[in-house]
Amino acid sequence: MKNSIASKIIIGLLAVSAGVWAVQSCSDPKPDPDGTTTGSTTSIPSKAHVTPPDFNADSSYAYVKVQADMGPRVPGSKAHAACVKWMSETLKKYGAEVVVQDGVVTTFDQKKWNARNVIASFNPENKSRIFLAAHFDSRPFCDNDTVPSNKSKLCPGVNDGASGVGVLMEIARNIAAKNPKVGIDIIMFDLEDYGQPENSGFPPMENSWCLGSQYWSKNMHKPGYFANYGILLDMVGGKNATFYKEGTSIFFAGNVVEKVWNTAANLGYGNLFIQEPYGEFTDDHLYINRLTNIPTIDIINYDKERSAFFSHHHKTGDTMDNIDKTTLKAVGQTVMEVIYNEE
Ligand code: 1BN
Ligand code: ZN
Repeated sequence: MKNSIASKIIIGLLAVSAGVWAVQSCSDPKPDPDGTTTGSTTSIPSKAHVTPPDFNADSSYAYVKVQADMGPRVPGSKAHAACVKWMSETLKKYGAEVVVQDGVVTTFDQKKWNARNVIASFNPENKSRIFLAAHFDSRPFCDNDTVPSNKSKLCPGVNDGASGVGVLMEIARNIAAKNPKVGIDIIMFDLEDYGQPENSGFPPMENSWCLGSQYWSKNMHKPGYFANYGILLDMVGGKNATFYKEGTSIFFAGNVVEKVWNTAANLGYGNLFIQEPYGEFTDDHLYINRLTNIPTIDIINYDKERSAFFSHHHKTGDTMDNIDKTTLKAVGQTVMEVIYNEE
């Protein structure tokens, strides 16, 4: 045992001085935070672990509240324009190269909109990249609300929309302080949530959801853009959230799902990140996976017991009252652990 500890110390020093690679030797198999298991009676190479900065849940919560205070960010509204401006300016302040991609899209009600995807690139010259994404728009009607007069109201879109942006803004703030080894692109998608409701009175429209990400997938912001993989966040701030391994994510990017869920488990967030496949959801990752060659996963809150998304989904009750810093922290710290350990 003494020998084992001494050898670990020497190996640790060697790893620090050598920089990148270490050779671990210990008697018990030991999981790394990225989910791989290392260590046995034989020596096997292992990447040096990088401890990421601390994801600050108070800061992330404040970013969610900034959006909630703007009001529903429905396309064409002042709040929507204010949100684009706030995200662009803040991401630039954090050192990113920011592009606002404009594209005309048509919704199920035959209206045309100028979709505005906000894309922030950190270390744009780095060829090895990962993208992180969320949608920032709010649904223009709360069609799931049980009160009939609420169904036509604009949705607050706080867990559904603002929470993902709030986690990504806090990750951006951390990247400004310490760069990961990979280049990171943060993409805030527009017009995810204008999908056709039931009994809309309009002819059925296929692919009516996720119009901003569909536009981006067909018109990359940089010609030949590529990322090793993508992580989409949707509804990542709710109380008692559970994140199952979503089916489309497993199909297109199973190795990324394993990496993220194992990382969460090793960080102690296994109570939120459930080691079980469940569901298949229409979300931005579906179109990115279908239309590009970038494998992309969705971290999305689903309540298996109720067979539904969180209880205020597309209802007037999707407000700050239901945002939980514990959930923001679990998701944000897990994603940071993953990206800071990529090359
Ligand atoms: C996710 C959040 N989505 C909308 N708000 C996508 C979705 C579309 C989920 C249809 C379920 C059905
Ligand atoms: Zn929605």
